Amino acid sequence: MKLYDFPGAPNPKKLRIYLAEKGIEVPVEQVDLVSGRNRTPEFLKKNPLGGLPVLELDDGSCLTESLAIIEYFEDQHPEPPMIGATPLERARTREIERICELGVLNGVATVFQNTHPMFAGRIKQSADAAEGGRMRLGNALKVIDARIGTKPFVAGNRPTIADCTLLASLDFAQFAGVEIPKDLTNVHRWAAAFRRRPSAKA
Ligand SMILES: N[C@@H](CCC(=O)N[C@@H](CS)C(=O)NCC(=O)O)C(=O)O
Repeated sequence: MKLYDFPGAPNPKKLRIYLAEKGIEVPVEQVDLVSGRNRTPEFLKKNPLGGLPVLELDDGSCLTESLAIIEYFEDQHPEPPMIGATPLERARTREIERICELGVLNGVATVFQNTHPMFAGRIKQSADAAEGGRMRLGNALKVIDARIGTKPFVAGNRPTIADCTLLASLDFAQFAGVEIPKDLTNVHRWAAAFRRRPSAKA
């Protein structure tokens, strides 16, 4: 088994936080996204979409979506549960995790890609698209802030995949220079606490 990884990117980071929380160790090979090593014919055989992370299994086949990879590990290492322990907990955890990824991670990515000079020559940047991304981000964060409330973790009293996705998304926001509104006090309190966990440095 081998994990293809890149330190600065949010989807690989989400998976590394999960693995660190679980105490699962996997051999890792770095694939440099900046120089485009993920776009070489050799790597595209592993993932035709070129994205990271990729988990290569012992038979040489590859899993290519971060959440699918997490669920593959979760099925083999069910304790402690990180996608909930009952049908309702599992549904609630998945629900809020989707809001973290589709609202926060994708919102930050949309703002970044439509405003940062790094993308100026790569895509047709649009102020409207950036504004749409900011709105999606703000709406999702409000829901997440309310869901966290006074709880220690995004989906309750223990860490779940929702924490992994949210931290990776907020780290990405920091890197991209996308501000998280200060009035989201539960999100900020949660982030400060989660960043003190060893897994946050994975
Ligand atoms: N939905 C995929 C997204 C994978 C993805 O787009 N990864 C980004 C890094 S966060 C990447 O590799 N981008 C470089 C590229 O696509 O060329 C997942 O969750 O694994």
